[in-house]
Amino acid sequence: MHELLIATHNPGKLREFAAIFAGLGLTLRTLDDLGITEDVEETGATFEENARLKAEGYAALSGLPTLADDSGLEVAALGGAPGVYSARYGGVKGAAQLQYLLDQMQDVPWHQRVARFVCVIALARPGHPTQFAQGTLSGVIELAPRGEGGFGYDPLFYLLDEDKTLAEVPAAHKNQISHRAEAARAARAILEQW
Ligand code: ITT
Repeated sequence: MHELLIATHNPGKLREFAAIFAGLGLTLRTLDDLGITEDVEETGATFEENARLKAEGYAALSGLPTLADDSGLEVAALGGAPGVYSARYGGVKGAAQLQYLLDQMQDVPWHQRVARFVCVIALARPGHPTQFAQGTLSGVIELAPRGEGGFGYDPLFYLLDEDKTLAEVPAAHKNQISHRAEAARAARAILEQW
């Protein structure tokens, strides 16, 4: 096996995976490379189900071994929300979404604002059971956004070890400590076995 389809439209994710899979002798393909325009719906109730749906769906469409991931934010005080609904939480995007999260947490004191990012990667190949790799990153939901880097919820995600939000640390550092990086390192171990 030499080709691996990375089933994402997000170029940032592709770069991260390419860096972590360097030296495996894999040629990484994207959906755009293969001219795949169909969207596999993320209808699952868990990160794992969504990652599986995407990996198996795009493996069937492409005939190639395929990696797909699903990720999001889990806030303990909100019972694990927004979870798999992170991208569409509150029905809003960008700064409005950060404000929506803060509004949901306005009565939650600092010591109960623990949260984590989760990333689940599914690796699918024809004729074999799909395999999974997971990564998490723990933090605290800030009282107000800080920092310009990253994307999504990063300005509200405070890292105790760094005394910074995830939007305040350099991108290269985020790419070493992130939930996605941890999952990708575990996925690399699976790919080495393949
Ligand atoms: P795909 O094309 O790969 O689906 P996506 O950007 O929709 O790309 P996900 O479904 O994996 O990616 O991410 C869901 C949401 O979770 C994303 O829109 C963010 O709100 C949040 N999220 C995930 N990882 C994050 C990170 O590293 N920093 C901040 N927010 C993140």
